[in-house]
Amino acid sequence: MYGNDFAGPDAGSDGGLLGQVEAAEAALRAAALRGRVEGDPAALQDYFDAVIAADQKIEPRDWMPDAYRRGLVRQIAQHAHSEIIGMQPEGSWITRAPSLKRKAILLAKVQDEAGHGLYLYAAAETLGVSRAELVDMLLDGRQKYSSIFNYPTLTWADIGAIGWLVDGAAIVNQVPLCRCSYGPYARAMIRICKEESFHQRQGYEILHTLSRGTQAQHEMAQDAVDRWWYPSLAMFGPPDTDSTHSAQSMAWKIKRFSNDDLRQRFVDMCVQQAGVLGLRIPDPGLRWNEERQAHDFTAPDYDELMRVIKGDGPCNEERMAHRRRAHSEGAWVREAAAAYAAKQQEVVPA
Ligand code: BYC
Repeated sequence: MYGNDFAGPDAGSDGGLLGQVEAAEAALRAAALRGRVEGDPAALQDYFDAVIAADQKIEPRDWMPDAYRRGLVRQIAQHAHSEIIGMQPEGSWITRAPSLKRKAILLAKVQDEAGHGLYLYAAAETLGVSRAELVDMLLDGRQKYSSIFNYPTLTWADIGAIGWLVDGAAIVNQVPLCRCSYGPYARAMIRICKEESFHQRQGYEILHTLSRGTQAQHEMAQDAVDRWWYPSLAMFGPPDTDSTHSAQSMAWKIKRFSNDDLRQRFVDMCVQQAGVLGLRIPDPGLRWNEERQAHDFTAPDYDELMRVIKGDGPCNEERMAHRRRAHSEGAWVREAAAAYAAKQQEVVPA
């Protein structure tokens, strides 16, 4: 743990915000010193616990429990793979976008997703695993990617629905990850969320245009929302009662909110936006609950989610076949880059 994130207006050396941060840092430094000087594993654990309790960041050079490291590699790698596989359903529409402007926007969005994958692989590498190992784990099925990318994009309106709903769900899920306890992941998420927010708006704008177009365009937009609604709700994962990692992940402040809390937040956000779009959310059970100050809604089919996660979704095979092909066709690029890097190292400075 190192570095101050900010110096706020009420910063000061005593009672101000910065003073409190300094006091927390001093306590953490003392705990770290005890761990190092005495070589005591319990003291290292104390230091780790104190960093988490003080809402500070764990950095790559800090000691961390093995399970924390493994859990982060699992989540960050799964997230990175999702960004890379997530390029496929939209990528297939770049040549079919209805205008040059739409093509350019979609191309930029898909490129952003490649960038997100790369920041996330880089964040995972700080935990001592290489990108090549992570890619191998995706290709041989030991690691997953998000269920959502196993659904097909049938019409241009699907690109709007992905932007509005899928990127919208991604933002709701990922904004809290900007405060995740692992520094490199939290920092990668800040830029990713800024870009996701543009992505969501471009999808919203596509649907807005279609919804106010001809009757056929309006129907195409509604059909896309009908098909993407429940898979988007399922992106948040199984219900809290069945979530295997949530409790530990929240104790370590990797996750800040439970799957169900984020799902609820997403539904509440979408209801108002659907009204502006003039589109209907395909859930007859959707209604405002005055007592809970939130919407009641029909949960997605979690059996379907589990089937899709296990490989039995409409497009799992196609997505993985495409990824394997792209990986083997890219072998010469990786070899050329490695040969060039080796040559650069041989160059003796004059
Ligand atoms: N799909 O204990 P749980 C994007 C798995 S990228 C597949 O609740 P956790 C975007 C889970 O891994 C979208 N698997 O897990 C990109 C676990 O299995 P394992 C990706 C899922 O980790 C391009 C098991 O079910 N976003 O948005 O506490 C274009 C039990 O679940 C899913 C991220 O990766 C699922 N939907 O919570 C546009 C965000 N749900 O690993 C958009 C970061 C659950 O034990 N990740 N599983 O075999 C997270 O926030 C969390 O990992 C999750 C799951 C909320 C996804």
